[in-house]
Amino acid sequence: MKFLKTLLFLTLVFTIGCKDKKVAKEAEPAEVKKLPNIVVIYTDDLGYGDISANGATEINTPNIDKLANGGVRFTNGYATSATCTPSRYGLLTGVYPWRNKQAKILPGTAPLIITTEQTTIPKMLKTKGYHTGIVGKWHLGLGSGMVNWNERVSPGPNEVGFDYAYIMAATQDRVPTVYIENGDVVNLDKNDPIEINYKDNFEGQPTGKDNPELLKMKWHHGHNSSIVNGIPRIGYMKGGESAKWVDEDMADHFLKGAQNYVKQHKNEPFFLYYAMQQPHVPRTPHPRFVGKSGMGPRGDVIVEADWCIGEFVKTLEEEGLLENTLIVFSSDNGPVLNDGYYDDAVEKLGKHTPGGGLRGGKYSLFEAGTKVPFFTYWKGKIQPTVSDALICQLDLLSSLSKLVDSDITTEDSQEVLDAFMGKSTTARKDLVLEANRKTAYRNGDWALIPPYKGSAVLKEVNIEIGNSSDYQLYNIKEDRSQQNNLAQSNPEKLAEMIAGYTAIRGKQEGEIKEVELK
Ligand code: NG6
Ligand code: CA
Repeated sequence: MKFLKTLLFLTLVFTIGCKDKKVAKEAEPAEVKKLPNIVVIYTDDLGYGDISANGATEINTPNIDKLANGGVRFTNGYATSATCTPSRYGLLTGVYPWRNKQAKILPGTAPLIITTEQTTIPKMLKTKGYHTGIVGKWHLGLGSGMVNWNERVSPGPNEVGFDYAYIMAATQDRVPTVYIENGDVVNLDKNDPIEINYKDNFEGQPTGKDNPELLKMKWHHGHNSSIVNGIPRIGYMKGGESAKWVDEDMADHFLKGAQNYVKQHKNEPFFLYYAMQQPHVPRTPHPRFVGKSGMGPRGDVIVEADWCIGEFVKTLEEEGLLENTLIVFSSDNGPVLNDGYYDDAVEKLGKHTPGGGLRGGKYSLFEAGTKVPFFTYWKGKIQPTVSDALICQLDLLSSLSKLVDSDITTEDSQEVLDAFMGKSTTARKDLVLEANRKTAYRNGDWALIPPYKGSAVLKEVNIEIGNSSDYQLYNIKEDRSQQNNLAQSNPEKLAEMIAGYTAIRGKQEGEIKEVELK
């Protein structure tokens, strides 16, 4: 009997063992191994003209240039929006951000604006066996109401497709000023719990407004609430001392996170969204980079970002991954100089043109708001070229889906893989762009901005945002800097553009005026 039992047991073990092997084999078919790694490097507020590959002469970005000049460098590559949250929403979900009312610049306490049912790039890639990670800026909301930062914060990136997430919740200038790893605040001392409030200060806590003597960086507009690391922020924070980040180390910190992610997942196809914080405010270069650009902190953090990208690519190379990794580089929106702190960005600009001659900047419906540095690099696979194809970050979802042979797409995200691979210059026909909940339209060589109420210039930041009581129509091929409004002189084109715009955007109450055709 005992012998029989043992035999039965052994037979069972053997069968289960065999089954295990079979399962393991099935989970790792040969094709999974061949899938390329995908890395999206995303900068924050970097303008079209902020990199030497796009013509900057006053600042040097050799590491970025190496990728831009070794891949497809787009001259008509767009973010979906002229600010951060909506652009990141569009990039990850493949849905126009203006379709979601919550897709606007969010406070650090905002709930997650991507639903856990929604399609996202990482979710799509996971269906093909990818490991997915984000390191850097999130700014798409966390939790589903009042977040308790002292417990696991959820839902967040992990619940919308990222297997690994090492993030800052919102922006460098907003509380909570802590890193969050897979939902948990890193280095949090439970005896010193974090409290966050965007309306009222906590009793006895110093603020930028009342305690200028504690500041190492002065605020210009906004940014006068809690002080962390001598820098006044947006929003009030109490507690969490041991968890607070040191701004000057942030770039190194995220770089390490991105490098470690690559090293840990090099044996499986991976997707990494490396969302860098530069050159968003507060601009806090590591001492190694202070003074390196001659342009003050804004230039210095661009030099720092360039170095980080060089180091990151070096890691891919050292790990033998460069030939099997598609790198997509872009920025969430256009440039701004004074975005709320006195940091010499205006004073030390010299001859540098962050917008590369485009009109407007961050927050703007003019070109500089959304036309951003954009390129794809894949060693040995993508031939160096400059492309004027009209493409948008929105298109990554469907295009990457094609690349990995998935059939997941969204209506707004167009499959333009050949353009991303430099094999075609035909891509989108048209595109709706967004800034501060207002929208504009690109089609072929043309740009349309419908009439909007409000001042033409956003005073604090000194940027033309595109408001005008009249329609604006520009031929951006002939008039790159949008100086000649052709709405009056070309009513046929104007009508055509309005029709194209309305077809996508729908009629906007009180915004779209009828035009009279001559
Ligand atoms: C604005 C902030 C600006 C920046 C921006 C978000 C003020 C006055 N200005 O509200 O400094 O933080 O939000 O930038 O508070 S973004 O790149 O994340 O969209
Ligand atoms: Ca931004």
